[in-house]
Amino acid sequence: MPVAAGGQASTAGSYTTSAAFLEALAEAGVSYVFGNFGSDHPGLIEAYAQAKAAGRQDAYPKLIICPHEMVALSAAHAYASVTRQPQAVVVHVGDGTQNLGGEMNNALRGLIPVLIFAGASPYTLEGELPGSRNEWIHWIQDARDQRGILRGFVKYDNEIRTGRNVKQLVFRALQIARSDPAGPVHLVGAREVMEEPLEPYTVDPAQFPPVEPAALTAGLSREIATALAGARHPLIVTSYLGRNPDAVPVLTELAELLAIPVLESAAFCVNFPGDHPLHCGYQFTTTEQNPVLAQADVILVVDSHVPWIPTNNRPAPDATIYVVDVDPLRPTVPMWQIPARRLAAADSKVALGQIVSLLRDEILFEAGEVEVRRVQVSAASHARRAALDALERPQDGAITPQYLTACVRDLLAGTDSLVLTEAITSYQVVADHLRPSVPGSYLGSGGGSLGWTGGGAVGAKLASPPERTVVSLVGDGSYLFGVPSSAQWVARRYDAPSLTVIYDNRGWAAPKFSTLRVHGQGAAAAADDFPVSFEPEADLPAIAAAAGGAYAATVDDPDELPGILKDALAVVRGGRSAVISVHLPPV
Ligand SMILES: Cc1ncc(C[n+]2csc(CCOP(=O)(O)OP(=O)(O)O)c2C)c(N)n1
Ligand SMILES: [Mg+2]
Repeated sequence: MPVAAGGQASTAGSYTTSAAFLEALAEAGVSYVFGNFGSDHPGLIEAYAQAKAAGRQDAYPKLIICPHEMVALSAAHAYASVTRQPQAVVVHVGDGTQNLGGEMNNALRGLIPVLIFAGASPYTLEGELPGSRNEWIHWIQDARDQRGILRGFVKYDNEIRTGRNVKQLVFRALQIARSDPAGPVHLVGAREVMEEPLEPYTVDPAQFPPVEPAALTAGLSREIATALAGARHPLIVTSYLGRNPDAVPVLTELAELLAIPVLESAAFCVNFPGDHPLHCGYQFTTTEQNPVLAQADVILVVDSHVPWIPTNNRPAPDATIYVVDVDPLRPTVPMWQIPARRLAAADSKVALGQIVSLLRDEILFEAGEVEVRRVQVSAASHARRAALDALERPQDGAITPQYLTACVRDLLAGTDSLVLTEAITSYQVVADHLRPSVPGSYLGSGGGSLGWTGGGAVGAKLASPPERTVVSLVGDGSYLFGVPSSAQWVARRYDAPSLTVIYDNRGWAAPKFSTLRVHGQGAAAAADDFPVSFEPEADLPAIAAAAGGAYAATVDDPDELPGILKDALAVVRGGRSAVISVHLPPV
């Protein structure tokens, strides 16, 4: 391979580590690279250009240019949530890596398979190798421990040291990312390595399958089934079982078989149909004891980060608790515990299927008692819903989060839609009043770092069939965290329109509420002195109009809201994004 002096490399048609890396991603099933490029990426840029010139661009993942890294990772995150296929994000040395920011924690907590690749500053100074330093920035950008930046937020990290095994390395990283608990993985490669000339080679990606979903032991599945069958007040609590939409019908079957109420706690997907009579509600940051939780004698916690907040809402001390989870001990969470009789690391669909089989075929239960419970639970859920319905109206001429969510629910009724939620202090209201029922039709980031819906809407739309409408319900603060200038530009450039509805209280309600929960009688409360207001107000939809040509509107009048939402939906169906700021009472 030709290597010229001064770090020059490669002729048109050469094959390098960068080409093999991109090929490996595509061979492993990665559809998209969400990329933000820099001086570390000439090898990748050249490889894409050569593939295009040769009409071989399908050999590589499609490239989505993202002007901000947070948007890139959020988009990859949502794409992987919808398709359950890992995606890739390419960022610039340590600097771009740091811009991934809190979205790394969302990807880790959301169990998102994603491969993050960052180039690294060249390690040769005087043109010794192709890719050697030849720009002043190469001296400045060299980071002391680049892989360390993400180490607390990835399952695996490694350095590409040669192109000779880059395919094995990519397949191994993706194998780890996809195996449960799924999560982000990180590769770094310096310029010289990414420019290394190679002979094309093949490795069979089928030899790197993810670990098979785990089952319960025969003894534990029998113990749990027997305990549920014998319980007077059984309860199932879940947060993310529905990240695999195929698990939802299995949970439904189990709940129906024994008339077990299902509580969704800090849920970021549809775990159980929201309109099901056995659905006993949603909980996020509770301030009161949930009576259903207090009454339960046998509780199955399945796939839940936060099944309850013990400070103000906990099970009875003598309740028998079982935990079934892909990650029951959560070693990446420093402090965490559920007081369980037994914990199992298992796949929820497989595990609940085992329990259902035993209840169908072997374990006896009192059918009369089950029917009595079915009537009681259904009546309670009916009453709860009636009370919620009564709240769905404006108050003193102002739009409330309840009324807004009801309008969105009515707007989307009967349509194929995917709702992304980042409604923060309205999380509870959104879940209560949307009551999403179709598995896979509702998603949150799974973490607490705000701004996910910006890029998330782009990734979700790219991953969805063309007729599906993506709708983000987002707080005004979270909208701004999502770098809307970048996200809306990407949406237009790549034809991924969505509807954004901003729950606009002109500020951050959450830190104010947090302060009141700790210092209810404090000085901040007494003087109503909270540094959380966004006055003077920014024109939030106009950012999207400027950056991505979005349809932009702000609504104050409750009577106008349904019409404006309808117009906005029509715009989105026509192929253009829409961002509607809905004024709620100010924080
Ligand atoms: C990246 C990031 N920075 C800061 C926070 C702390 N935080 C949690 S909620 C919140 C306010 C969010 O505002 P908004 O989206 O308008 O929702 P609201 O609280 O008004 O309902 C903030 C700043 C966070 N979670 N993530
Ligand atoms: Mg707000």
